[in-house]
Order: sequence, then C-alpha cells, then structure tokens
Amino acid sequence: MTDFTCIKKYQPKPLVGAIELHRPEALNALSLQLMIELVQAVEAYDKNPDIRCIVIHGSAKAFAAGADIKEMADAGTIEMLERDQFARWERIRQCKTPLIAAVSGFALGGGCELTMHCDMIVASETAQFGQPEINLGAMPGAGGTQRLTRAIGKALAMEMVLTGRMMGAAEALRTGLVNRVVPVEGYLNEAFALAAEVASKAPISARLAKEAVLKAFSTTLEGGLEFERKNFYMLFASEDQKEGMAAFVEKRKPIWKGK
Ligand code: DAK
Repeated sequence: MTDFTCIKKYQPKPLVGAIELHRPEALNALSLQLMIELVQAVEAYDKNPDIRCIVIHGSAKAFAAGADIKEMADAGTIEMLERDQFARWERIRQCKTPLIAAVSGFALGGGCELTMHCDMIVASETAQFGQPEINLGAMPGAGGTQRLTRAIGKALAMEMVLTGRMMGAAEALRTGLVNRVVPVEGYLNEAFALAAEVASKAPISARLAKEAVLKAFSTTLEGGLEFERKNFYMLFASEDQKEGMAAFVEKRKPIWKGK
C-alpha cells in the first residue's frame, strides 16, 4: 500500500474512485510531491477495471490555490526544465476514465487548470476560479490560456488572464465553465452522484466517447468526425454493445462487462 502525504484516495461509492487534495496548511497548493501523488493515484484508478469514474476534490475552502509558489519562487529556467512538470500534467490528460472535479472555494492558477483537465466540473456556491499568475509576473503554464479560452471564449478568458480577476460560481455556470452549482454542504455528494451515474454506463463506451469529445479540441470537424466514426464502429466489436441492445429489445437492464 502506498503512503500518500498530500492526497487521500478512497472509494465513496461502488465503481467511483475519489482523490482528495490534502495540504490544508497551503490551501492545497500543488507542490511537486502532491503532483507526483496525484498522477500516481489517477493512473492507478485508470488501470483498475472496478473504477469507472474518478472525482478529484479539495476542501470546502480550497480546491487548490495554484502551484506551490514557495517551491517555484527561486527556480531558474533550467531547474524548471529539469523538474519537467509538464510531463506530469500530460499524464493526467492521458487518463481514459472520465474525471470529475468537485470544486469549492479557491481554484486558482494550476488549481483552475487542474479542474479544466477534468471532463466535468461540479461547483459549490463558494467556488472561485481564476488565473492570477499575472500578479506574480508569470502566466498560466498548464493549459489555462488554451482550455479557459475554449471553455468561456476569448474576451472573458483574456480578461481573466490579463487582470487575474476571479470568477464566482454563478458566472462560471453562466459562461459554461462548470456543469452545475450546488450549496457547499452538498457539492461532494452531487459530484459523487454524477460520477456514479457515469460509472453505471457501459465502460468502454464511456472511454471511447470521452476520447472522441476531447478530440474536438485538437482537430478539424472533418478529422473529429472521422475519429468519432472509428470509435463508433469499434464498439460493435464489444460484448457490451450486444448486451446493451439485447437488453433494450428484451426490456431488461443491461449488465455491463467492460468487454
Ligand atoms: N502556493 C504556496 N502557498 C500558498 C499558495 C500557493 N499557491 N496559496 C496559498 N498559500 C499559503 C499561504 O502562503 C498561507 O500560508 P502561511 O502564510 O499560513 O504559511 C496559507 O496558504 C493560507 O493562505 P492565505 O493566508 O493567503 O489565505 P487567504 O484566505 O488570505 O487568501 C488566496 C487566499 C487564495 C487569495 C491567497 O492565498 C492567494 O492569493 N494565493 C495565491 C494564489 C495564486 O497566485 N495562485 C497561482 C499560483 S501560480 C506548471 C503548471 C502549473 C503552474 C505553473 C507551472 N508547469 C507544468 C510547469 C501553475 C502556476 C500557478 O498556479
């Protein structure tokens, strides 16, 4: 069993894996150690056939207040290159299992970028999203300029990146950054319920559909449609497609095998 010091890993419901970011003394700032543990936990869940949806969350006060500024403050370019943090973020991006961020309080800088690495975001009414790196003489480094722009559009993303202003939960919902907003007492349960719903579906379908939706961000419409078609055809080689359609015809609930 692995001993984690900056995260907690647990299963709140069958088929759902949760990861809690846990550095309360630093508002869950994403230290190097936290990122190592997070990637390890995400990859372990991703390889586990009994986990079909993953929820990442922090505390009621902070999802994560960004990368750890104290660790970065004195680093030079070469040291940053050697740390190769981008490789770690890339491994989260590669996760095939659907990922949900449950966000309460601060989701800033790398914290906001981590929520946007997830496939859906459930926010509490107190959630605050922001890319305040400009206030530190830096700029977003883990996809913020690209994913925020795609999520909420150029004008608003530009404003957030250039002024560092935070966006509250209501605005995040209105602009399409998050899926839903719920009172802080219920946001985790809401995220776990959404995760359980996703986890109850045919698992290979979920993975291939996730992959196809994400493709929309990196290719042309033509290329994306072609990709979607290949994944669509591929599912007809699965036992679950036969089971799903047979169950419909026989008016019963399907039993997914993940095969
Ligand atoms: N790093 C380290 N410590 C942090 C922190 C952070 N990002 N945010 C907060 N803390 C610490 C504070 O220093 C304080 O510690 P003590 O002084 O008690 O020891 C403790 O958490 C509580 O914080 P505050 O006292 O400041 O709490 P307040 O409620 O007054 O204020 C705040 C909350 C969130 C408004 C404030 O803490 C704040 O402005 N925090 C910094 C937010 C920020 O600027 N975030 C962006 C960081 S830069 C990369 C990938 C990603 C990134 C970079 C590279 N690669 C792949 C290479 C990302 C960069 C960033 O995220």
